Amino acid sequence: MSGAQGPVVRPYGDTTGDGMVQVSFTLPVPHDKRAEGAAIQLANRMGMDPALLVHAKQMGDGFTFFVVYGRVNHLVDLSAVQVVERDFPLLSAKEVNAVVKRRLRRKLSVVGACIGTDAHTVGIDAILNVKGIAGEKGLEYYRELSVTNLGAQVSVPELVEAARAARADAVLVSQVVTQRDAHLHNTREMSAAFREAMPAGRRPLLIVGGPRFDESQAAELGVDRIFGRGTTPGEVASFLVHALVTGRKVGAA
Ligand code: B12
Repeated sequence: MSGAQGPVVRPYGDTTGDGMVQVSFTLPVPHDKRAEGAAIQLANRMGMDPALLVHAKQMGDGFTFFVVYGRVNHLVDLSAVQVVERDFPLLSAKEVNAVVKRRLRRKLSVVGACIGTDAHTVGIDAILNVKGIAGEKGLEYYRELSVTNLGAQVSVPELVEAARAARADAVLVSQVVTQRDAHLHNTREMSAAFREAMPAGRRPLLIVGGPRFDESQAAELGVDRIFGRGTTPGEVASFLVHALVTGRKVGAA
């Protein structure tokens, strides 16, 4: 975690520092004048004043979607912003292969899955499958990585067994559905199961990813690293090398 240095800023709409923002939300009411008034009331209570309704559309029976544009008086102190910065060098596929071959002298084994009821495999496939994402090939393309992709809706016991069978150096779990905090519960269950099944020094590196994770929650969830939206395979491969080969194994005990 690191805090960026910088000034205090306000949102920008028409003129610098005018504080204008746009928000969207749905209320469980049919679309009529009262619903529009309710949207403005909510925006006012959220600190938007004045608040201008720019879009309202009924979404099925009894729900209306709104877009509201308005001014807030809140300030953003850039020096107080906390983010997880990349703290490892970004390597090319060639460099990753060379380091693993030279230093590990065997293939680095990676097991990936979507756990729980989650069937959103596009994210983990983007990281693991050869086709990759954003012009980068996935981890299967790396000669010195051995990849087992278990796919969707894998149970935690199945994952632990597969990791054991593949002698996994790292386990990569994707969680996209966040309804009722399923991603947090599933991640905690997964990390607890690995801790119970394997002694500290033999536990694989635990990595989770998905668009709605807070990257700063790794220790709290018992994993070694969290990757959020827009992650590329190269970042993950570079982290694996840093955590397992060139640097010390990082993260929660
Ligand atoms: C495609 C899709 C589906 C497909 C999934 C097909 C498949 N094989 O994956 C289908 C149609 C099956 C589906 C079903 C459902 N879906 Co859906 N789906 C989507 C959609 C449109 C796109 C997701 C996606 O593919 N993104 C592209 C990938 C590349 O991005 P990504 O997942 O973020 O992955 C990147 C990073 O997050 C990261 N990453 C992700 N995982 C990992 C793992 C590791 C280890 C690492 C390092 C990095 C990493 O790297 C990736 C590359 O950059 C989203 C809406 C949206 N626009 O995002 C909804 C969405 C995710 N779905 C949603 C819902 C609700 C559902 C259903 C429950 C709907 C229903 N009522 O049936 C079901 C659930 C099915 C299930 N059991 O899981 C909601 C989730 C809401 C929430 N709060 O949880 C969303 C957000 C739509 C919405 N706005 O309501 N869905």
